[in-house]
Amino acid sequence: MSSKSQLNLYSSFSSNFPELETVLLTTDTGVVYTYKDAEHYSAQIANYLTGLNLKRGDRVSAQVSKSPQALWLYLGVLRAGMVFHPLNIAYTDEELHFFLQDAAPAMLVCDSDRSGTLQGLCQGADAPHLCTLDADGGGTLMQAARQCSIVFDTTATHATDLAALVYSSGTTGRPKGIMLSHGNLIENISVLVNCWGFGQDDCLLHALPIFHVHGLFVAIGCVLMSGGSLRWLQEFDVKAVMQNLHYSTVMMGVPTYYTRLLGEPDFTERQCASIRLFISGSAPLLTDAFVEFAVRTGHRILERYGMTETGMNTSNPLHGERRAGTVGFPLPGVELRICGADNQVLEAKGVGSLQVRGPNVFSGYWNMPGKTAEDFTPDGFFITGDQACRDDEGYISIVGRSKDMVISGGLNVYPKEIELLIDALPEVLESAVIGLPDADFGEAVAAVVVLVDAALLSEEQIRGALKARIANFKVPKKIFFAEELPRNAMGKVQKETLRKKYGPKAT
Ligand code: MCA
Repeated sequence: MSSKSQLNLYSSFSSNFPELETVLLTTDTGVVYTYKDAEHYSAQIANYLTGLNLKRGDRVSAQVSKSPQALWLYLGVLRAGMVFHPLNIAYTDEELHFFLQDAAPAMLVCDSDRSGTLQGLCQGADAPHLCTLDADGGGTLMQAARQCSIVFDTTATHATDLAALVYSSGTTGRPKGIMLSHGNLIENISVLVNCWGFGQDDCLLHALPIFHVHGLFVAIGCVLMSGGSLRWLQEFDVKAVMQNLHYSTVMMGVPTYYTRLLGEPDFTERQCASIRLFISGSAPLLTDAFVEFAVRTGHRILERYGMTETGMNTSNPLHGERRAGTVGFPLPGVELRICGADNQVLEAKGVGSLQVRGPNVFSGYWNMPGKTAEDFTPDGFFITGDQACRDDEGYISIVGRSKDMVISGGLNVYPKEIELLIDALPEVLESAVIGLPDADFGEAVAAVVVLVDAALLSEEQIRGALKARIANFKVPKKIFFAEELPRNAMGKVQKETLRKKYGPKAT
């Protein structure tokens, strides 16, 4: 294989594949797929896509349930040199309308149940092809792909060619497409495989969704890049995780997974006998959870820190002290600095803006050069929007956010998007959306709403109106009504005051 074709993320994976008869994936119902299956099915999908005249660089949007076939689709798109655009299954038609208009995919793959509605959206968005893929692997995609050859010569790509387009909402309420290249992903995944000691003997318990960086690139990436295997759960179910842990050597999850495990009185070191490593990320792991987990299981969870824009930036050590409340050290190749307001690097212990630069960092936002320029410093560091500090031994802690954002159960929610929808209700004068501490989700989305004089509107009516338009995880779990919102002299809503007033201490 030429060094050029090695740059395709799939080629980087396949150059590490073990014997093709080796098991890659076992579902919790005992269905087994080998590396050969991954090669053949992804080749069939790549052949199908190219046969439809889709071109290198075309986006393929996928709003599909988690299934092994969804994984073959991702790999097939990579092999064909196209751009994988994963979408949360919870997104509503209205949200999809935006994503399809913005990403302008050549194909949308969705569940059969939604194909009727989405057909119209595809026509409106000029997405010429629609295929279906159901949770059980049925649907038109696999039917058509099965007619194609099981051999496909993986497209040679350049390091800067896009492999994936992943959207994140934004502080203005408009989602941004984050452009991730083959080079970004190859670099980051290779570093993680080394730092976390992945090898062919590893079996990763996979309960994460596969439409995010965590479940798709980090978890699956580490396995494919090291020739290991996956114990595949359709979704996070605490009992299923407990039953499947003993088949596994590594588990990755968001903090909610670990707190839910701790909520099970029967969860002890017994289920963890074969596990060598528990990894947590996407949201802060509370020190109490870290300590309780260590006491209960004997395992110190390895916390790491990343973002969709950058992949993983820091990690606690595999060997050495994993320190609660910290995200460890910068990963090899990642330049990390903590800066004051003037972008000057701060003294060792100060709290400041966390900035990163390196081959893992995305090249920019899709069709948003202005926003891209705003989020990078002149010398090429990405401004993460997180506030951080570094202790004497170099451990990094994330201590706050300069972006107005809530992280709920590992999912980022941007208040502005929800405020705009609440404010559009005729009975509402104004609103403020905040995150409040939550034992299960870490933070829960809450809204403080001011109604226009004499208007009547219930919490349920607001929630109902929102559910029709946005994914459930963004809908506030609590809604408070107020006479007015606290503002500073500049007229800016004081969210900290609201968090104090409506947070747990007040109730
Ligand atoms: C589901 N709901 C949620 C969430 N998930 N609400 C708030 N936050 C959530 N994360 C909604 C459901 O639709 C339901 O609404 C209600 O809340 C209760 O659902 P429940 O059954 O408790 O939830 P679940 O289905 O068990 O899901 C919770 C979950 C899941 C298991 C924590 O959200 C999850 O797997 N999260 C992982 C997300 C992830 O992969 N993040 C990585 C992003 P209703 O009652 O109205 O129907 S990548 C990233 O962040 C970076 C790059 C990184 O560093 O990793």
